[in-house]
Amino acid sequence: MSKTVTAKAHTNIALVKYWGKRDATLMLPQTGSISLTLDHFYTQTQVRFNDQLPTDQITFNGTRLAAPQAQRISTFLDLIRQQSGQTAAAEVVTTNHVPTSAGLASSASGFAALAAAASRAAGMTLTPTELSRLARRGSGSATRSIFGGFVEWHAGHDDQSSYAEPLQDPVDWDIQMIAVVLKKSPKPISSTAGMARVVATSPYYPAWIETTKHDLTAMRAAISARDLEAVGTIAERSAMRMHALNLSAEPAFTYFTADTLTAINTVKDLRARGINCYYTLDAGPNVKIICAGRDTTVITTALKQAFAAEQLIVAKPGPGITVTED
Ligand code: 2P0
Repeated sequence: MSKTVTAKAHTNIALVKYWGKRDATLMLPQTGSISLTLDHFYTQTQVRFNDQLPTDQITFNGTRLAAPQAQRISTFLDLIRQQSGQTAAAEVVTTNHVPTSAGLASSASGFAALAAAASRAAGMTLTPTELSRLARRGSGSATRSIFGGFVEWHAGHDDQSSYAEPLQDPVDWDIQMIAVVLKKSPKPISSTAGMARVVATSPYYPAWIETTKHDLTAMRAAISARDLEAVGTIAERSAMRMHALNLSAEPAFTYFTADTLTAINTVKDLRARGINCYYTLDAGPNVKIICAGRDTTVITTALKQAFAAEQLIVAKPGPGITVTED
């Protein structure tokens, strides 16, 4: 029986998006990306290797996962067993502290927490960079959730060179995000499959690679200058170009719903009234609004004309991963 290790990882929202792999086995992305880790949403995961167990036993939010759902996690645990020499099956208990109806991505915080807890429980001692590389093998966005504040994932060219590092942590200026949690619609396509289709079929993909290089440079400068307007402007255009890739894929798809456009238009109206706020969107209908903390009240008041108060969650920059051993 191994020791029991618990890890807590926060989710992150990309400001310059990752949307496409160049190696699906090693999970190497086509481009780098930059994100902000949030305080409000996190995953806590406990792992213990137990040689009495016939197979991995995964409990997610209090429910035991059946084999098909547990497969991606077991495959990731196999990688850790291979790297550590640990041979036992694992008991994994994971809790997602993301409002249940939120539909916000949890694979970033989920695989970051699992990588940290399972590697330590298996007897490995990894540096933050090594942990970031390991989390990448579970899910691309998890690479960035090892760190707090603003984080850059370097695309790299092999397993060794593809990892994230902090750009600014703690964040010492006033930037927050408001998540607008919209009605769940059947997800048209998973992130993994959606980005693969885009890389394979969008005629605009070469332009995405080029413009993302410029956005990364501009975003680094904007973060370093603590310039909310520049951060928001670059984030908005990266998000819209990512979603334009989806519309240009064959067959085309979109994560937007009518409510998504209502939230986007509210942000545009607020901006026309002189309020510094910008939107970004991931692989789902929810809109995240980048703004200063002092403006959150006026923004949520405007949003409440179309959405319920429970659909609006204000989040601040959050910390990197923490690991404890029992
Ligand atoms: C991101 N997203 O940079 C982008 C923007 C969503 C939109 O990374 O296939 O769950 O596991 O690497 O990380 C969501 O995709 O996909 C994502 P895999 P992942 O945050």
